[in-house]
Amino acid sequence: MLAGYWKYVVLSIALAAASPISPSLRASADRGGILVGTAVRPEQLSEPAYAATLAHEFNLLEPEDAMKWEVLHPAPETFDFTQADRIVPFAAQHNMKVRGHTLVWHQQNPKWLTEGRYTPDQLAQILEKHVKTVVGHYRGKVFAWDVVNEAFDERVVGKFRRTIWYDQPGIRRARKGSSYIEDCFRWAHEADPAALLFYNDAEAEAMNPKSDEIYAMVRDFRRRGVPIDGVGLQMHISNLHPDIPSISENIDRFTALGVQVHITEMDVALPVDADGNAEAEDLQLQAEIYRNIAAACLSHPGCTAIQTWGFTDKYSWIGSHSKRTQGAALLFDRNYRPKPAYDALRSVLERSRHR
Ligand code: 9MR
Repeated sequence: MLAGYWKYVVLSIALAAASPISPSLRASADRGGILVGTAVRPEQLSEPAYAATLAHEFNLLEPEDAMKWEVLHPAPETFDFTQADRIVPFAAQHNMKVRGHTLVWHQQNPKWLTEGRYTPDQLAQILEKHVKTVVGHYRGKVFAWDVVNEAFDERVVGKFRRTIWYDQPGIRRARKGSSYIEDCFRWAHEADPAALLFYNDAEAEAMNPKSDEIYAMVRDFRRRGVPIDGVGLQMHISNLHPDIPSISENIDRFTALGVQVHITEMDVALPVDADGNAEAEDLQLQAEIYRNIAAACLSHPGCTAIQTWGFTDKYSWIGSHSKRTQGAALLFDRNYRPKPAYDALRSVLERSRHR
């Protein structure tokens, strides 16, 4: 009897010591049925602090670059899944879901493709094979795909971006609006009918001409039975005063079409000094932005995932992209210490269990 009691006490102490006093992001999110995720890079998985934080805090991940064409498809007849195949088992081992990113984009494509002078027919075959091979390889392992990324032009309102896939030379559907995008969704659906298929874009978070175009495309796809399940709003924020009501209204109209919304690439870039440090005041402002965006998402049952573009300021695309003038954009600092933004996000996730 006594032995049993002491076993119980020792076990409780061990459990209490193993779990931090406040729940992790994922513990809070799990209770509300929410996905909280991050982009990841395979080369960092061998760093203990990186791997431990990732597994402890998130229930969703997405390869930041490892599923892009230049990595996965280095030669016309060669697919190389080595990098992404380090990430996907990590997710399975830690009971995390995987978003796939991305099957069709105008960047990070291999030279054999961009300089290959293919005809539209050849290109269509190449793209179909790529989509079906990649989605097929990860069938049952990747639960949601960014099928097409950033197909709308940010400079010319209402225009599709001029890319190898659309009209340079395009895949048989040159200048026929969204029809090349439709083909890609159909190919992906054939390869894994259970995967959720997303259209993902930047600068379409709020109500604006670009999000209007995307909305019109998604509405048309839904009406005609094109297999689209969701819209990814990237949420790279560098203006510290995002229009939250407008973002909320945009989420509202997409979810009203019956598709899910995922926040897919959130970060909030701050001005930084030469050492990469931001002002304390800006870190508070950043926390409020994370709080407000998360709350806007979670106020809609159809907004089901909040994902950041990396989680530690040690590794973020913002530094090199801004020539080191901006940074500190994520939830953890360079030493994996949670920032005010982390606490803000967690408090919203905590409340989400009542939604
Ligand atoms: O974070 C990615 C970075 O490592 C790459 O060098 C870059 C190439 O353009 O792409 C970054 O990720 C982008 C994502 O795939 C699509 N949306 C914009 C992201 C930031 O540029």
